[in-house]
Amino acid sequence: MIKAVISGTGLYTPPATIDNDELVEAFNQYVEIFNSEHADAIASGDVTPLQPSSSAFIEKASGIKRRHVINKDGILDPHRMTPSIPERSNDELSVQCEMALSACNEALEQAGKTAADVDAVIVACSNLQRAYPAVSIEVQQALGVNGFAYDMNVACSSATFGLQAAVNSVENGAARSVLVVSPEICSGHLNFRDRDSHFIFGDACTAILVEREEDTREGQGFEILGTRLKTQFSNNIRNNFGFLNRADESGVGKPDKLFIQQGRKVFKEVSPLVAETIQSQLQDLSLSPDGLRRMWLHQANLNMNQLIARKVLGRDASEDEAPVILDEYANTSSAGSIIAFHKNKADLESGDIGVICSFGAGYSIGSVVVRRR
Ligand code: CO8
Repeated sequence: MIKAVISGTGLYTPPATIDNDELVEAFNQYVEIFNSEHADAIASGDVTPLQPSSSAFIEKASGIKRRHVINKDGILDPHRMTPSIPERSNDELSVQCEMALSACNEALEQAGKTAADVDAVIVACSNLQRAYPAVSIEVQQALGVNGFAYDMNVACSSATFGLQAAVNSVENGAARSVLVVSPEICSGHLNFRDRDSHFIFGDACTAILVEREEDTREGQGFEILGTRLKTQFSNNIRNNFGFLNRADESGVGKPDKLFIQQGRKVFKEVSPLVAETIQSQLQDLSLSPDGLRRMWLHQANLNMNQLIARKVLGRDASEDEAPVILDEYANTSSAGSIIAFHKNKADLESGDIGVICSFGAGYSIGSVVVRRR
């Protein structure tokens, strides 16, 4: 039987950062402008005044300290509060393709491979910057990959669902090696005027190379012991942006055409589901939680990750066991658990077992158990 291994990973981090204080300052300027422009309506009770945000709340509620973004100025302009990312001509690389190339090249270099060794590219992320042609096919051409490419979206779980698709392709012989790349421009669909969520997301792109074991060096990378996917419909994380918006002009530009969530409900409903999914997967693989060396969890909320790790292990997890990148990157949707893996895998020893697990909108959970070769 053909076995699939993760032989390399890559990460593109946009250079610009926004820390909580800067973000809150811009948000609070917007609040002052809004409240003064609506002073009469607020005084008459027709409009509810906006409340200021706070850095202390953000760090305590989420664990986020800063985020990397493609464009900083547009987000921090209280009259705009949206990144400024100029459209490019059809002859130029798209922004997502450019991010993808950087992450893919690092993954290939880490694996000691070139684009000529790759048979397929899967772009797996929460939002694609155009309807077609598929961004993955643009990435395929820009890298110089023969074979095939396709895009897929399972929101925060896109990368782990993409990993399962890559493992399937490698194990059934459809491709000898597959790149799974997640260019997440979360700032493009975050409502920076919404106090409840304006701090949550950042931008980044990850890439993972999945290959046949026989095409890799002895002891290289991580064997994939199993993947487990779980979905359950929920409206608690939703974005109604889509191609049919133009068919009803009354909804264009409304807040539901950007990210909206019931954060507390998500926290309560998703945390136990994730812990159960990991536990049952370990059981089916005849593994015990005590044998887990590391958990690379989705990076949405620090308290949520601590709770999930506690439920799985039956005790508190150390940061070494459940690493955090959320403080630096915020939530980068499907890239988050892969960033945690990319940055925290080199110290594992042969035979060490870990789990990469994402969770979020859908709801969707993707869990991948790996063993250091
Ligand atoms: N500043 C100050 N106070 C605030 C702020 C703020 N910015 N925001 C809210 N508050 C106040 C509230 O008004 C409330 O006050 P009161 O108690 O007086 O009513 C109080 O703080 C508590 O508010 P919450 O109950 O909302 O706060 P929580 O403790 O629940 O924290 C979180 C909010 C951080 C959002 C938390 O609920 C959370 O992280 N939940 C988990 C969410 C999660 O995992 N979501 C998955 C995200 S989806 C995903 O990862 C990918 C989706 C697809 C990509 C989309 C990209 C854009």
